Amino acid sequence: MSSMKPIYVIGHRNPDTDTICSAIAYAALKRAGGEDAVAARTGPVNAETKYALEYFGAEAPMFLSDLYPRVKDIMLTNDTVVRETDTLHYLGEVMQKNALRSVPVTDAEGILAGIVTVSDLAQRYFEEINMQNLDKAGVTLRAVISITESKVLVPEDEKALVQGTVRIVSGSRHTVEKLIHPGDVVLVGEGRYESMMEILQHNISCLIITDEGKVADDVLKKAKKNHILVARTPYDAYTAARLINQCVPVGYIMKKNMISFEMQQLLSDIKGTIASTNFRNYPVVENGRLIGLVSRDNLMVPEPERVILVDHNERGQAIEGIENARIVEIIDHHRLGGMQTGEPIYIREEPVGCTATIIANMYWQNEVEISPTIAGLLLSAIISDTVLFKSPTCTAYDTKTAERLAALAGVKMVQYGMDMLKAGSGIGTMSPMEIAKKDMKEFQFGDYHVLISQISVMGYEEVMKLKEQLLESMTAVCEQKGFDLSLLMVTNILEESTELLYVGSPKTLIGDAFQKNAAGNAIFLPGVMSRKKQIVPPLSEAVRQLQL
Ligand SMILES: [Mn+2]
Repeated sequence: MSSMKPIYVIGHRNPDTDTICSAIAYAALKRAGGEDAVAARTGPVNAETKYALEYFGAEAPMFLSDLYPRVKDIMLTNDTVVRETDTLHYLGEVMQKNALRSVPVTDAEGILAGIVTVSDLAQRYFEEINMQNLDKAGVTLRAVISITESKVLVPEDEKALVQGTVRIVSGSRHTVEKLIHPGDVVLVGEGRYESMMEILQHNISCLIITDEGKVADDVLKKAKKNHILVARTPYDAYTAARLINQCVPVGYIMKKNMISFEMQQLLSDIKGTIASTNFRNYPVVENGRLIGLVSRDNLMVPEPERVILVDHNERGQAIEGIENARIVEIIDHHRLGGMQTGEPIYIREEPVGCTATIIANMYWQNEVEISPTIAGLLLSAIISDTVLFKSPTCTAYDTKTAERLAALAGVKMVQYGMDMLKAGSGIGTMSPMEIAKKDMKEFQFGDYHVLISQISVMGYEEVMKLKEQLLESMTAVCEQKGFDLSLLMVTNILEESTELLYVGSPKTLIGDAFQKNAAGNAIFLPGVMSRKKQIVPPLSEAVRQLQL
């Protein structure tokens, strides 16, 4: 079965320039290959990435907060539209034809007004037919005439509303007097001259002669004088009464206090409501407008979202709810972090400086032309990840790819790169908490859960002045998320070094990893710029040594 849903191409949480630009470029490559792929992101675009997107005239990918199944994923379209002004007769037909047990009702503008069930309808029919009160039900004389297929004998304003009850007169003139009330629709058979004359004494809505009955001229004259509509139906009194009852608008009997859902609600959130109310169907609305239904019997998500992960492969770094999705590909340049899949998938994992390097070369290998915009974005990603080719993660392959991309994008590589890095460096208006979470990634080293953030600067002073507040923020994040250690790399891209701040325990892990006295909360690491190559591997190794 082919899916109608697109494949999301999505990078890691706390997106950086590589994650955003690689998602855009790889989604475009997939589309060039005929697949319905859409680039997505899990968080805000940082200042550096924003510079690149604006410079090359590209839009940020769509924001996806998570992949948890939502109402929209199981929503059924609502093909049968019933308005509150439609008659019960029409409703009955619709329900029978479509074998429905409940139907949402809207107003003329499509705004959800209520819901009506088979039992609401049945209830109406179980009630004594000739006792049905139509007052305030909004039934016009025209509707009464039309549904009973009556011929009008004495015309009056047919737009007038019935303001009483349907009465069947079968007794004597004497009983009529007690039975009839102003505003009633009165059904009577032929030959009841006395009764008819008496009935017309009262201010009724209309008189209907049943069974195609005859009616005396005196009766018609009196009706005309008293401004009472008279009509003749081919139906017997009980059939006519039942039909008139069906003129009642749906709005009169529908339930107005119904439970409705919105498309973006999580399935996990609505399941409890459904379990406790147990209706068959629940309307789905958007700004009050009815757009579909959720069925109690169809709470399983038929097909999980398909995603392609770029620039990461670890569950802890992936979009929330990834466990609900089907990962179809991974394009990445990081260590394998233990992701499991349900089936074989396409993985392209290369030890290069940037995911964009891999993707640019996939374009060329597939002989797909790279537009100047895409070339500019891929170039930006490489410059960002390799810190303008200075990071030890940078390979000759990255540099060569970047040079080709710069030519396609029509920019001077070093000048553009410096400008872009500058736009993304420094702390600007960031709070200590925002700095502590900058570019934050989660790692599992043996039994240890570790957070590592990174901010790039052109000088240490500005950030290190905030050291105490940063350590406080890091401690808060670490405790709140239940992590063992939280690290912040303050990386000087001009000097090519890092001040590593850390909180949590065991600090000996940091001491072992970097061969330093780590009793405090900071160590200076000259030549260190890469989290992936110079921070993560020594920590992995230190944990491994610990476990030997
Ligand atoms: Mn990357």
